[in-house]
Amino acid sequence: MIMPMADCLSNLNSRFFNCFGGVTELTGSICWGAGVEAQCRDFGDAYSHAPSDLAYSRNIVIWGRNVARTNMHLYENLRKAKADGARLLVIDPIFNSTAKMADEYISVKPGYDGLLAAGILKELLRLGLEDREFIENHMKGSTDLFELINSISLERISEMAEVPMESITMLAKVYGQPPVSTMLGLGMQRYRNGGSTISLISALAAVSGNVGIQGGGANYANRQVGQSFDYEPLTMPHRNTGGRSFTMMKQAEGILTAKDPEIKMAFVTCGNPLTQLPDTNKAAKAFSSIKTLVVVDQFMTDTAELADYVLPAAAPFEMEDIYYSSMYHHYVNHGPKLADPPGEAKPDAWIWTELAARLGMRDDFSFSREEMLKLGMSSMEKHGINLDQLRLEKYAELPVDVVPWHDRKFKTRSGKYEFSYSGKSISLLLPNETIWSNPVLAEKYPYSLLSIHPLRSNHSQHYHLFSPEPSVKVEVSADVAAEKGISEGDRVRVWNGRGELEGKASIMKKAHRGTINVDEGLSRRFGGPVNVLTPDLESDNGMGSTLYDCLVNIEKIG
Ligand SMILES: Nc1nc2c(c(=O)[nH]1)N[C@H]1C(S)=C(S)[C@@H](COP(=O)(O)OP(=O)(O)OC[C@H]3O[C@@H](n4cnc5c(=O)[nH]c(N)nc54)[C@H](O)[C@@H]3O)O[C@H]1N2
Ligand SMILES: Nc1nc2c(c(=O)[nH]1)N[C@H]1C(S)=C(S)[C@@H](COP(=O)(O)OP(=O)(O)OC[C@H]3O[C@@H](n4cnc5c(=O)[nH]c(N)nc54)[C@H](O)[C@@H]3O)O[C@H]1N2
Ligand SMILES: [Mo]
Repeated sequence: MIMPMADCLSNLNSRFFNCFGGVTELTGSICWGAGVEAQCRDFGDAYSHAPSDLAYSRNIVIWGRNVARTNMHLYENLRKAKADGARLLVIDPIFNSTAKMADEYISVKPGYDGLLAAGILKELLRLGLEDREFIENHMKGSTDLFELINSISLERISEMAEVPMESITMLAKVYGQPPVSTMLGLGMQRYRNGGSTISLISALAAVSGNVGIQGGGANYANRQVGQSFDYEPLTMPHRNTGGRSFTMMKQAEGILTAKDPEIKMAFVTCGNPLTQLPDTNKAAKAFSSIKTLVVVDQFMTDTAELADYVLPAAAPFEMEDIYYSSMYHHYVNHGPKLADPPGEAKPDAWIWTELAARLGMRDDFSFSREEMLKLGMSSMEKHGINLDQLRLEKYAELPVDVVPWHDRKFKTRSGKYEFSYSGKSISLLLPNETIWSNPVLAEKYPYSLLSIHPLRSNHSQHYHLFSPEPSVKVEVSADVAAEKGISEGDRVRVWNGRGELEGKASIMKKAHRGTINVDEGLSRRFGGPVNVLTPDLESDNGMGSTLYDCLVNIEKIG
């Protein structure tokens, strides 16, 4: 079982399991899978504009992205762009810290952004603000798109997405004034309709003429960054003789139902599935059923507590590595070794190398750390980037397109931008757990539960460093508080058919009605995780999670 991470030598687990052979691996991603798959279908890949390109944007739409919390680099660039005159709009069910600095804040019902995008497209076309040249020469599937959006009225969209019609018209006028940069977040694609949501927002950016131009873009992920590296020499995928796979979302179910062979042993590295997977009650059952569980981690996580063997891993400051991520900027960073690992902790690469040696794969791991790092960077040489230079200069700019698709050459089969949700009905653009799709469930569990990323921590990491000890905070919109007689600081219970959670109530002054949030990441010992409540259903395109597609009820206790 492997969870992904974006430093060079943590990729060695792939090399180990490719050489070992016959393992069950994970596909898709609980993080960003639905959106990446959607953009790969529509554009041929998921690419973003360079951070500096924001300087050319007239309007910047932050759509379902909690920038002030989750991307400090983008936050600084937003402040600069705003100071230089760009107009900033935030579309989010929660009036977050990014919304505080926005010129316009648009509140939307959780999971209804695809529908909202369809409404904006309708208005864009009515006002004649679409880019005809792009539609005629560079787009495939426009008839299907227009048919889809014509199958529902603006009034109905406004009613279902709970966004006033004037706001939809205002957004159409914004999109009709390029360059508009759309920064799509990951939160809003963790719904059953996550793929269609990202696809429709991308279609809005494309049809309004905001794709492939300076200051524009449907910026979701930046896979050009990872693609700059050729990891095959390091990971040796050709040695993988095939095995089985489960989707990351359904891994617990996969473990519980696997036959021929059953899962007898599992390896967890760089991840804490017992806290971070959806439906953690099911995940706990699944991982407890495994005969031998090995966890490689720096800390005693919820998952490590369940393990038969915990192999202590060294921290980033205790070994040299290089770091990059395909989520936003295109710089690779050098991380020097600053201290020795404490106790028995060892760098991941050491652990895989020693395991390989004991399993008869010594030859495949007969490299020094220096040689492995150079192997990981070998494809950079032709761009004039190498390890010695990185050590000296600390970072390097990767050779990526600063304005993706500027040549209108998309990586799809047709070479055009393709709207891939053709032939679908509006009902497929809705989340799973919502009044319009599932009225019986919504009657029992009337409120939308979000579980967004925490401010102080990356997921479940580093909590033990903070005082006072963290505890579960249940944020409720003012209407829910009024309906349930909940005051600030009250003890509350949140529940649905999958589980229940207790915590202290905090009232959100400005949030979409019917919304509750519990930050993700709290381990069992602190009263969490919120994932006892979330579903393990896959997104529409099978590649993403539905962590926020979750209805609950709430009551005041004690
Ligand atoms: N401090 C901190 N930073 C992080 C992380 C962390 O754990 N902590 N995690 C990192 C990782 S792995 C990731 S994937 C990124 C995630 O980065 P983001 O996408 O910014 O963060 P999320 O918490 O996934 O998304 C939450 C945002 O989406 C909004 N949202 C939820 N549902 C909807 C919806 O239906 N429609 C709309 N319009 N908005 C919605 C929430 O209100 C919130 O503002 O952050 C990275 N950065
Ligand atoms: N309800 C809800 N659940 C969510 C989300 C949500 O928004 N809501 N977000 C989802 C998202 S976007 C993501 S990305 C996942 C994240 O899920 P995980 O990646 O499982 O979450 P982390 O808590 O970051 O766990 C990483 C673990 O790796 C360890 N680690 C750090 N560095 C190293 C290293 O160098 N070597 C080794 N061996 N271990 C290391 C850390 O100590 C930590 O225990 O969670 C998902 N779960
Ligand atoms: Mo993530």
